[in-house]
Amino acid sequence: MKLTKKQINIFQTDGFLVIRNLLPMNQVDEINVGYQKAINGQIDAHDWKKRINSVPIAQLGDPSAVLGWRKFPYFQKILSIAKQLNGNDLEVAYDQLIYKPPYSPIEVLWHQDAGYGPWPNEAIERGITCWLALVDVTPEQGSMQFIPSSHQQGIYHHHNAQDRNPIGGALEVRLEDQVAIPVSYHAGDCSFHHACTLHYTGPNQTNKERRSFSTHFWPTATIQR
Ligand SMILES: O=C(O)CCC(=O)C(=O)O
Repeated sequence: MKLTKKQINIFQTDGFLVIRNLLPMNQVDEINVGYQKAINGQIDAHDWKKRINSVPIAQLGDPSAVLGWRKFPYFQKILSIAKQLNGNDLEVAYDQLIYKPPYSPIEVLWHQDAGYGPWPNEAIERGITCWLALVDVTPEQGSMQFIPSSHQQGIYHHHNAQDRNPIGGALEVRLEDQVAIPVSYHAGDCSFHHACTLHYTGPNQTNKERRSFSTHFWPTATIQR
């Protein structure tokens, strides 16, 4: 998929870009087969079984490798888009599945991905994340919200927020007057955001699951094997 100049400009200005219909439903479905097994606790990798049951939100690391997703078309599509946005040398640094079951009260608080550093400078400058929706996801269900142009403001102070979110050593940026843009997604839509773009997902206030996963790309030279 070739991005237009307008799309690249939007990403550079706003720090995020929404792409509609990246995947047709059959390609969403093939990812959802493994996703379903993971959230059913049928996959015994990286402590996944324990993680899926312990709290009303699950963060499962490395799903593309564990579930064999990298052979699926989504992978080349998002890699190609990440490269067009932030450089040909980008590749996957890590990926994660963050699942919010119906009525999960847990927010993923305002943060920049690079705020979870220290990250290498080049990863702070050109790191990029793709958030892919595997069901329709509204803001009430916990979709992504962004602060436009926040990627141009450096790294904000991140406070410890583990009392409010039990996963991943949670951190939080305390915001004052910024205006957030909530995004609604159909299954197969995705968004890309810069490593320094402030973003947030709310609780899942609905009786539907929030299914998505995130792929984080860094410049090759910054990734340690
Ligand atoms: O899926 C979520 O709730 C948060 C995802 C996120 O913070 C990210 O993809 O960088």
